[in-house]
Amino acid sequence: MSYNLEEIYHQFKTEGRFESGAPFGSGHIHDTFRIVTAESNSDDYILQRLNNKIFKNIPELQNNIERVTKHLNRKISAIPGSEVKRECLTLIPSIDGKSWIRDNNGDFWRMYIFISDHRSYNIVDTPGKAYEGGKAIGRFQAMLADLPGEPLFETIPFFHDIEKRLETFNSKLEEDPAGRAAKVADETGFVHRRAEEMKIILRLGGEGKIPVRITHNDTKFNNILLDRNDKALCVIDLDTVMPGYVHYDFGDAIRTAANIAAEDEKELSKVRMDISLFEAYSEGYLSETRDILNSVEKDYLAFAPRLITFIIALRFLTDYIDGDNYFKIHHEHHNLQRARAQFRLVESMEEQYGEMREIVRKLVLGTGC
Ligand code: ADP
Ligand code: GN1
Ligand code: MG
Repeated sequence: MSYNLEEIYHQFKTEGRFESGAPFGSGHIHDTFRIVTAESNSDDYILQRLNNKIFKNIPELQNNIERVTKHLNRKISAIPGSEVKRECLTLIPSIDGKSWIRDNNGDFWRMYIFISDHRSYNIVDTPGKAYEGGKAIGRFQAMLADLPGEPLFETIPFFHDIEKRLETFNSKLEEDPAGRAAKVADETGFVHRRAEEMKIILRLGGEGKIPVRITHNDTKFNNILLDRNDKALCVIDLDTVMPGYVHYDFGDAIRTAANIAAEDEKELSKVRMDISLFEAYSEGYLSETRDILNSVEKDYLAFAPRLITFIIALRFLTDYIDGDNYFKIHHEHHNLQRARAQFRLVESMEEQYGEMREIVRKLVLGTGC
């Protein structure tokens, strides 16, 4: 599908002449383009065609992002030496003053300032980068803790709710719309053997032992931009910022920051959680949140990567059974390949769970490892 990016560009209050637009990044949800402007002193932009099959209420979604970016902007601006246009996403208003437009096909588009000279990683290769990622997410949660006003709109209800994800999986398995259920018998067994133990975070929430906070909910490492020196710069992809448990952010970040292989690695023997990357991320994260989290939240941090990796594997597998309607895929069995790699990662975390717990315990006490 090709779009007239220049025409869409002119529906926003931009500075600079449109020079070119091309697909950018490796997100699985929206169609993302980088717009280059002609003048060297004008910002470039990120233009996104929003996935409104997944996000069913774009005006409410955008309202969340307006509130969140305004709040972050105010906090970051108050920090001496900060560069707010690089450390926080900046939405560009449309000509009629909204933060999105709708084109003639009914598609929704939004625009951000392009954060130039950043580094984005799908795989993390040094503890230093993992540490910075942890700091970025910790700071993000801390800065949003006092967001004023109503609770944020739930852009995807039950997003990390393991009970609902299991229900959907089981019903798709039974329905078998793409005739693939028989092919995934091994993976189905893997899911059912672990289903009960995965419910612990939800249970702790239900018992009031861990609070609902404002969380990002999609802390895949490529949603954390680093600067040219690989220091924490900006947390992006704010579509799922909404009420959640801190475990969801911690878990998803470890899933991507500490996996030494690609999310969709075909060669399963290459998939492994690296404990030193886990430790570095945890150290960065706890340096910002040690004084905020309660003791039960801290006790269950080490479990969180097992939960979130399991949930995301389950979502890839469910999408595979469903005939690939959710995640962008690049070949026929891509979602199955992703699911298998993520299940292998769950096993690697299980193998190292004792060590993970010990690392978090020491970091929580501030005694280091
Ligand atoms: P998706 O939900 O599809 O992952 P994202 O909002 O994460 O969409 O955007 C996709 C990619 O585009 C990101 O991983 C990142 O590489 C890039 N990107 C998004 N926003 C910006 C920005 N403001 N500046 C620079 N790069 C960006
Ligand atoms: C999607 O948007 P992106 O590509 O950063 C997905 C996440 C998954 C991730 C798996 C809204 O993230 O939940 O963890 O793919 N986002 C949404 O790579 O479903
Ligand atoms: Mg993304």
